[in-house]
Amino acid sequence: MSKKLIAGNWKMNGSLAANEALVQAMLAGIGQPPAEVALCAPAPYLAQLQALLQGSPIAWGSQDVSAHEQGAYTGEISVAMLKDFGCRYAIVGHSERRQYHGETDEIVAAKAQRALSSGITPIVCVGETLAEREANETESVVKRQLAAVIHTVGHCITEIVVAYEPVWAIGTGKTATPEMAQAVHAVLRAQLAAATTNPKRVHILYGGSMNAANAASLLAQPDIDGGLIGGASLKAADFLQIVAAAG
Ligand code: 3PY
Repeated sequence: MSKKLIAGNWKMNGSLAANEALVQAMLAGIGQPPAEVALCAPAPYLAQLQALLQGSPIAWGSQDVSAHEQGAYTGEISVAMLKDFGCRYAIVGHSERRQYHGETDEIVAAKAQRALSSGITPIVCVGETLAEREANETESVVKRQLAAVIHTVGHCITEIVVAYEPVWAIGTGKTATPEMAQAVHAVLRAQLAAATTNPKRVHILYGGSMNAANAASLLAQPDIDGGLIGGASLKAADFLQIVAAAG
């Protein structure tokens, strides 16, 4: 496995002024990071990230991408547009998009494939709701979500990043224990192993309230290859601590 990957998901937060201050503080403290690092910003700020981060150790990406190539899809953003602004990553299938925008497993898979077709790495989010966990469906839910992507992208599966984000741990301050997270990551790794001879090539990130205090114990698990960081990516010191914990 290459270095771990720590990716920030700013969600719908930020402003030109706030982003500038946040990114400058991160750049001032990041040095030579022990992990790969990325920030995923709201689309209007991708040009700003490109200007601020070009040539730095921090890559950048979007929080969504259209499954369509171009055309009459009002409000959507194409991979070609993301490429214009230097994006390396696109988050797809975050539970907030599955929940509030009706994104199905098939839509998420199509988005992942569209990103791959232009050389953008999709960070594919999977995860169960509280009701699904309580009904013992965690494994079947995450496997169904990943299976749709494996089915659609075929041998390109080694080019994706997977993020396991239990929905009950998102924005709630609740985190899966390292053991709970590892158990699901192991399931996902086994599923990847059935689809490719190189399952270790795929980063499987943990997301869902990863923060400066819990990052080290989560990142110490054998199948946790990094983090997708929500709230803590809006605070330079916290984010940098998580990056340092990924060394
Ligand atoms: C969280 O940490 O809450 C996230 O949803 C990261 O994507």
